[in-house]
Amino acid sequence: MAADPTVSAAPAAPRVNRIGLPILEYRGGKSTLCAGCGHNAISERIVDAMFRMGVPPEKVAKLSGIGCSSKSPAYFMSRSHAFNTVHGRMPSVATGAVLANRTLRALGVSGDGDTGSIGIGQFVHLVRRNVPMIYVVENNGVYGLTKGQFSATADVGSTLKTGEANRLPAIDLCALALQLGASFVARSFSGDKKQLSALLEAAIAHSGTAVLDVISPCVTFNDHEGSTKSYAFVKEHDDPLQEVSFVPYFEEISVQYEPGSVAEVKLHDGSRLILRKLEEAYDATDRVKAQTRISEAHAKGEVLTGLFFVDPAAPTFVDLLALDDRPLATLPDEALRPSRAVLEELMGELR
Ligand SMILES: Cc1ncc(C[n+]2csc(CCOP(=O)(O)OP(=O)(O)O)c2C)c(N)n1
Ligand code: SF4
Ligand SMILES: [Mg+2]
Repeated sequence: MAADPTVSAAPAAPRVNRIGLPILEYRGGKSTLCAGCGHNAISERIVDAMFRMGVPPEKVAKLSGIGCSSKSPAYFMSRSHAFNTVHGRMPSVATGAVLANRTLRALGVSGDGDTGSIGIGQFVHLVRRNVPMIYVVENNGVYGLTKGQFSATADVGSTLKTGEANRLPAIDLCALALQLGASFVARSFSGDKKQLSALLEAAIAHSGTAVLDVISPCVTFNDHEGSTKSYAFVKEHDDPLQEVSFVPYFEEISVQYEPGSVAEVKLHDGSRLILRKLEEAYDATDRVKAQTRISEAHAKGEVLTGLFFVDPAAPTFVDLLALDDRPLATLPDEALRPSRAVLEELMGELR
């Protein structure tokens, strides 16, 4: 993708970030995934994004299900909290963790099988509740860990290595999320460093559920000719909606652009997304348009990427429940138990 001329070139990465930590503090264990797996590239981008945003590692809760993708939280941010749940059950554990402790930033990493097949019911309710978390789907169209069966995101006509073609329609997780009222929906490609980094940083700054579907080729089971989730296919058919740049709230970067060529979206924390339009009419705050563009791209066999939709002001599940700001485990007894007088009043009503 061409460089974005609207934002001045980023300075060389500093040795420590704004909270004084070197990038080493954001790294994890050595990956045991196959060399060249898209999931490894996504882990690297997560390390960079968390470092650049200056998120304290001990304030992050990493959550995942089961799959090669769901193993990847072990390969970044070793200092963070982590919960590797049962297959497809990450969303309910994440919801519990976020409600129990509002001070944690939750980062879910899942697979297309984990989210789109066994976990779809859980995903649906997480998204409609706008649970505050970053939800990354590492989407390779197959169950990599169990040796490459088609998942629910495999396109009709895409083939396995054996030549067998998928005949079932694909679930587009972004289209589904939009229909469910999601407040941040984007798609990227593990091979597009610039776009993925900007979208991850924006997802970190977003207040509700940030659904980020990342096409992440499985080099062992789904990277051949005939696959629509291979590196070659995605590179050839990638159709970005915008050039995405992210300016965090703590950086003052002056941005110059021609009027009308750029849309700016201010996120909840004051960070800014600079979207240089590649399509004149595209507006990332128009949910209906986003759904239409995704359907049109499917019909044309394109892999549409970029920020599909964002609503920075959508109330989150935690806002709706009016929860206490303090982690529930730290609340004193007086805040948890009704007083004797209140209990007696209640009992009186029941008599
Ligand atoms: C309850 C349950 N059912 C089935 C499995 C077997 N299983 C393990 S991982 C997996 C699919 C993983 O696919 P995906 O989420 O796409 O991750 P990938 O390995 O492709 O990254 C399946 C079916 C399981 N571990 N638990
Ligand atoms: S089997 Fe596929 S998804 Fe799993 S680590 Fe290897 S390349 Fe990645
Ligand atoms: Mg998969």
